[in-house]
Amino acid sequence: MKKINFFLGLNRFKPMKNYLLILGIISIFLISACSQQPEPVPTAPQPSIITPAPEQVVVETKPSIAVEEQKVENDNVVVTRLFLDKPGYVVIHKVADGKPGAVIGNSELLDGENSNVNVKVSDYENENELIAMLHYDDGDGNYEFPGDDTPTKVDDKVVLQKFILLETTLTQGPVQIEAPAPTSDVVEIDMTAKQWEFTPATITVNEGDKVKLNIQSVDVTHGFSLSEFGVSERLTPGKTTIVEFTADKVGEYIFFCTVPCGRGHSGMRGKLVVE
Ligand SMILES: [Cu+2]
Repeated sequence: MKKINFFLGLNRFKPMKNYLLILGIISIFLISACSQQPEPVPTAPQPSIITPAPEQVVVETKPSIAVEEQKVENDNVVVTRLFLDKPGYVVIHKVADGKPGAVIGNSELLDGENSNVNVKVSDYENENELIAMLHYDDGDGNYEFPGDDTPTKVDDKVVLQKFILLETTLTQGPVQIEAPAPTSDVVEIDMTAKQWEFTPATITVNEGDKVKLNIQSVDVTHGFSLSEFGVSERLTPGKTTIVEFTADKVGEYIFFCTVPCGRGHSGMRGKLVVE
């Protein structure tokens, strides 16, 4: 019995012990939580300073060619860049089955660097692409191929570049018929004024003509008015009056005498026809 009581007594203390134990654990957690260092704030990555790579100076030693797609202008193609290790030529070939075909132009090259070399070409009208090829000169300064001026090779490959011709068909297409520009001939007409008519009474010109009338009164003072063209002149006998205007509008325009000159004055008129 006593033994049992002892155990019972122990058991009575056990909850208290557990309580202390839990309290201890909690306080350890609390202390450790409080003493914990704050999480380090992630810092923004430092911008790395990019130092530019030193510019590479390409020292060219091998023949090369660069040509861009282009329009043929004034029968010229332009080869953008060329490098030759001795004097030679750039030769423009047609393309036949994807390979260099007929030669349609060539230009002389100095050794070293050549840029924007013009090559006069012919018979390119139906081509969509051409080939620019390097040739060495055999030393006589004249392009001869087939002959001694052989294609330039690097590693057994001919130095060439194919390039596209832009809009060649357009420039070589049907001839564009432009609307005829108004002709601007100078039409000079000698006229006389007399009681009661102008001679000639009808003047016909083309639209755009610069008209010059040399009008002479052969009797009394008359006038000459062509109001649509801003013309109004007094015609003194014995003197030639020059009237100039541009017939810039199609139509029929009456000119008439503006100075009372007698009985038939009101009928003294004529007509300008602009066609
Ligand atoms: Cu009159």
